[in-house]
Amino acid sequence: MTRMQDKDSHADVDEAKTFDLVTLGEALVQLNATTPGPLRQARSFEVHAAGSELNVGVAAARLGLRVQWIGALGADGFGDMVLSAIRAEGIDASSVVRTSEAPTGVFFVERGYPSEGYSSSYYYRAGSAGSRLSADDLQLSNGSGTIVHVSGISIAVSPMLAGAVHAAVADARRSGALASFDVNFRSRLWSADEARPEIERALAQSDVAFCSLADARSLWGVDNPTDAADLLAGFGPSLIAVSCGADGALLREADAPDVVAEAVPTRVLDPTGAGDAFCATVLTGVVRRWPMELALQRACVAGSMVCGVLGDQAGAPTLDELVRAADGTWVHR
Ligand code: KDG
Repeated sequence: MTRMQDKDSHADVDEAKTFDLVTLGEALVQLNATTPGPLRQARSFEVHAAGSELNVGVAAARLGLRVQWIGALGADGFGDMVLSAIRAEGIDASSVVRTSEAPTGVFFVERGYPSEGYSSSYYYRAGSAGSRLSADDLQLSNGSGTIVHVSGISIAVSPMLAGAVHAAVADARRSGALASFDVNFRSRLWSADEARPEIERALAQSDVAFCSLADARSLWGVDNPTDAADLLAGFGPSLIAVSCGADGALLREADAPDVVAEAVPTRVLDPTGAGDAFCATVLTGVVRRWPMELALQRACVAGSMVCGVLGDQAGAPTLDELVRAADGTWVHR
């Protein structure tokens, strides 16, 4: 099996770093409809902490990584709730900014509509606290993480947050960290034409890239995982993961043969957040130097576990759970 290669210029495992993974972005409160169907018919909602980069942090922390999350929250009850959720996972929140000038952003999830297995997100986040994090809010030059992870969502949300993302990534790379980027195209935040150049710029500053085949199709018209990996590699990243939902995933590391894995058949109640658990598992594989095949197989299993329950983070497994689920050694009774 191919092992994730050591990088000459970057430390995959660096005990001198305070954190294995630093993620930066906007955390949101998610109101997830408890019943499937159109949002106009929903009468009750489950409340969860969410936001893609935080989801990645939570999933990685459950797998045993030392994680820091950076972002801004409102000085409101929802901000308190998200902060408690972060701390409950053992994630470092010492760089979280609180502000009374704007509220914590919210989004609603409509499930199982227009058909089973699909979810849609409706954002109420314009002007939110999270969108106001700026480069000035960051405590840069601490180079505290082995990997820094960001996504296209934070670049889309506001120019201010985009500036913070670019500053954090540049700082992390200066300190020898790996920069990880998930394309995470959200068409409710910006158009494909607006997103493409910004995402390509971010990819050019990344060592690790994640992209769903659906996003590669929307942004670049690519329609298979190999072509998507070719395209993403052309921007610069040396480790690329392309996720294809029910059709599995592909992992490419420079100078190594592509690795593919099948998805785990599952009844999808809410796929929101599945890509984040997938991403966190691949990144955990990088830190722990799992063989590529193992990292990808586990990533697909972790994604499927999130799909089976409501909430982006609720189904993200601990390492022990993931191993048992992936090995088929889970004891049911
Ligand atoms: O990946 C899940 C995210 O889409 C969700 O948590 C909300 O961050 C979010 C976003 O902007 O879509």
